Amino acid sequence: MVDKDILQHICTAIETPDPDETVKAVEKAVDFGVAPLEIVGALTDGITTLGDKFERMECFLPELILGADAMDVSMKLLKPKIEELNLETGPAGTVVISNIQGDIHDIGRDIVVTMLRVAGYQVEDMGHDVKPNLMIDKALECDADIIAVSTLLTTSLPFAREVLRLLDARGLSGKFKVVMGGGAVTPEYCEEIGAGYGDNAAAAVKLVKELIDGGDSK
Ligand code: B12
Repeated sequence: MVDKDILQHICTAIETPDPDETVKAVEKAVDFGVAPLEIVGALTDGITTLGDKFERMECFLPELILGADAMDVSMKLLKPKIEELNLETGPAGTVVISNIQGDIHDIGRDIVVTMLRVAGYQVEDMGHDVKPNLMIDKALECDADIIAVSTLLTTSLPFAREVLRLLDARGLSGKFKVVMGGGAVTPEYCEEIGAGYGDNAAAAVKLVKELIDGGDSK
């Protein structure tokens, strides 16, 4: 079986969703030496399609949860492989990240965290459903360069904006760069509120690198 078929199999298994088949397909891909980031790409395509079906009411929450479980177990398998990549040693830099208040979609943030760590950054991962003020407190506590906000929920977007408003209100404007990503966020939204935007984990690393290397992150 060539890589393309293996990746298609992963995509179909998670889209179904069939967690056991997904994990088997991922293990097979790893055994065949398929690049871990390509496997993550296939998993992401599959779960995105599942989310689209959910939106069209062609599937329901239990299926979404099954898909998330499949993704979760697969990522646990892949994480050590991704960490082995050690893509590059980034400059010293610290990123505070969370899913903002109301949002518990961990999967994408988790991938971003892994990729940032692989690229050499210190990452303070605060998990999900985190209040904007707590992110700012953490950034101050660890003298961070960047506050990274993830949200997939439109209803959590106001809390993302709140990070910028609170920085201003606390006299901290410009102390930290703020970057955002996740399905609910758009480049236009980020431009409007003055945050950086990245649409995937690789873009997140690029963005953080640019902001820190640019020398004006603090
Ligand atoms: C899996 C999933 C779930 C799982 C989450 C499990 C978990 N532990 O994460 C469960 C089943 C729990 C769930 C619950 C819900 N979900 Co849901 N879910 C999804 C689904 C199918 C996939 C999300 C995912 O993991 N994608 C794969 C990852 C790899 O991609 P990603 O998260 O986008 O992350 C990448 C990029 O966005 C980027 N990125 C992410 N964060 C950041 C941060 C920065 C700084 C940067 C630069 C980049 C970046 O890099 C990541 C890696 O490449 C999406 C559909 C979709 N199209 O996104 C719906 C979706 C997000 N869910 C949705 C909804 C409505 C819900 C519920 C409200 C359903 C309900 N009725 O209860 C709840 C809300 C729970 C909550 N309070 O957060 C809607 C949101 C609609 C909206 N715009 O508000 C979506 C879009 C489905 C849909 N089409 O309707 N969900």
